[in-house]
Amino acid sequence: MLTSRAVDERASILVRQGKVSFTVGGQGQEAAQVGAAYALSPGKDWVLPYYRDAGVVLTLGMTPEELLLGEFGKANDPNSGGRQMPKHWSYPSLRIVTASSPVATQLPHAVGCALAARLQGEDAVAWVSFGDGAVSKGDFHEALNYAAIHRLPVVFFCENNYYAISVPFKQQSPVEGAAVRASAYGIPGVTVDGNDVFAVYEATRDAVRRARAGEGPTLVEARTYRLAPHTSNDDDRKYRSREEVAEWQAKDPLLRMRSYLLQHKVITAALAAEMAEIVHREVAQAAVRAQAAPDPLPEDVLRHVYADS
Ligand SMILES: Cc1ncc(C[n+]2csc(CCOP(=O)(O)OP(=O)(O)O)c2C)c(N)n1
Repeated sequence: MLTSRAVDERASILVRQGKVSFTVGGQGQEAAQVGAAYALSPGKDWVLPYYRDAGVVLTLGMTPEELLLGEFGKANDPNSGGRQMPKHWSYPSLRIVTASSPVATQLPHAVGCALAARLQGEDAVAWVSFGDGAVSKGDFHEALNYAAIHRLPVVFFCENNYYAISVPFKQQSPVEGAAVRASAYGIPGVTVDGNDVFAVYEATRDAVRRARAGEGPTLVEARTYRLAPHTSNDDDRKYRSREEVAEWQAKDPLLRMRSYLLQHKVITAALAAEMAEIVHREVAQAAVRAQAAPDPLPEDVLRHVYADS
């Protein structure tokens, strides 16, 4: 969780320094992301994260440097060689499937992965995440409907941070929450405190278990909050009050985890500070290495677009 926060904060700093042109962060959503990813089997399960999920891909095994190479759009960015937008991850050995930018398109892709896994007799589950805005898309309906009919091994994971850019959830949904929609497809819908890493882990683990046992898909809704603006191009002061943001800052999942670990004497305040310092330093050093990496060559721009003759 610390590493994910540090990568996102570093990316924002790099934008402000003019070294990176654009970024999108998951600050505030780390408990949802890390808790869910711990319930998956890296390299076996198909993972279709959305653009805030640094915590997911780091937990599965990607490194801060690999993420930062993507922020810089470098030639050796493992995600796309600098072709995709930042945070559109792809990592074949971890079965992290590249995303398409239109909201919610990854949901039917995940259903396809689950169907393929079943046809090939694999034990794999497909896990796909998305924001609350995605549940207003047709892709959401089509994906849940198909997966439910065929009882496919999919875990639909909604990170409900209450906003789709400037549009509050209550202005785009006639019902309170996303999980309630699961009943329309005859599948379980579970709502969980998305800032509680343990609760998210348990809910995802149960959904993964169901999927692996052939019992079909589950919709898990993790209620959380994005603490930063939508992207580095957004000014969130236009659509949400500072009081509201402050309320959620007090519920920051990193502070909550720290208090939990201190209270249960897993760590001391000194160790917590040392961990934060180590993570901060490692991520800053990864950014220096990523920045120094070679840029893609202009003549490579059409590679992977047309078949090489
Ligand atoms: C089909 C489509 N419409 C609009 C956009 C522009 N857009 C990018 S992110 C976003 C908001 C998505 O909100 P949500 O799904 O709640 O996720 P969040 O960004 O809040 O985590 C929008 C409208 C897009 N990428 N795709």
